[in-house]
Amino acid sequence: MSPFNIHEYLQEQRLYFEQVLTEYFEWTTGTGHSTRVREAMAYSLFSGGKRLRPILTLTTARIFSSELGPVSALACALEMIHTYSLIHDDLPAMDNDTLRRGRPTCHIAFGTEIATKAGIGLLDQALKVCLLAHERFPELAQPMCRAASELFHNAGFDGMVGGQIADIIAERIKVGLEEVRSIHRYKTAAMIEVAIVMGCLLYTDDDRTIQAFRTFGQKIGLAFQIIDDILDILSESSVLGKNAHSDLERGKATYPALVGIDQSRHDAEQLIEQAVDALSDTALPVQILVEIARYVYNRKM
Ligand code: GRG
Repeated sequence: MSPFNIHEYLQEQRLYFEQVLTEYFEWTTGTGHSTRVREAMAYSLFSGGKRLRPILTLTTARIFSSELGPVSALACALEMIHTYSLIHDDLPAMDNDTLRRGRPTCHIAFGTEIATKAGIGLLDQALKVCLLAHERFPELAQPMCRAASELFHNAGFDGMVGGQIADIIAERIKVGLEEVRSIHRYKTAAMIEVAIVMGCLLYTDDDRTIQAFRTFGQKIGLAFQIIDDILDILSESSVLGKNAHSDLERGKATYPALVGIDQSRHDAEQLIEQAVDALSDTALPVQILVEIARYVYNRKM
């Protein structure tokens, strides 16, 4: 048997996930009144991207079951919400970025008005996918509801949106490391946490197990954003597929801006080790999740 290769695994998972995502996108978008908005939604949703969050959901689920139909729907909803957040984050009223996933951002390609609606459209799609899945898999209705409710909670005011608002405010005032950690926790880690939690909620109601996976998600989520901050400084737009050095240009208080690159790397590495430790008591076959955690630390884009 050939040794496990994380990059091959991620590529396989991406291909599998994108097939399912295409099906759910087709099922839930009617022709509607604005084909242009639909085009913009598809443009951003199918423009590459690492698909890290849905892959985390699927990989977690596979630890418990080989039946991935129901959880795949949740993974699609999550990626739709993530894509909406990227479209809105890039808008002129927010980061005003021009490059995303190696292509012009949605508002550069379609205009601000269409891009704004495409973002809202994807959020709406995510809800439709959850409702559709709820109908398709009635035997899992209860855990499905719990997972969807966590998803929208973590995407909302007490999660990603709240973190984004705090991030915008922090650009205008001086903030310290605790505040930056808190912004990262809400803006980025909340969605990574729920990616992992959704992957186990459908298969177990054991609180200790769920908590172990939740801690894993929170820790790698925080590490992911610290690495993102480092890459923004050290990497180039052509490698990242998005505008590099933008935090510096905005004078943003990021992790490396406050403690330096070396300390940031060290802290990210520690978070990855704490994440791995959190899973060690579960006695479940979590090796691939551990590999993904290490990839989060070593990633170049
Ligand atoms: C209404 C205030 C308000 C907010 C709307 C815009 C927004 C919601 C939230 C912003 C959330 C955001 C963009 C967080 C950054 C997280 C992050 C590092 C994203 C990049 O993720 P990757 O690298 O991207 O996984 P790909 O392209 O690979 O999917």
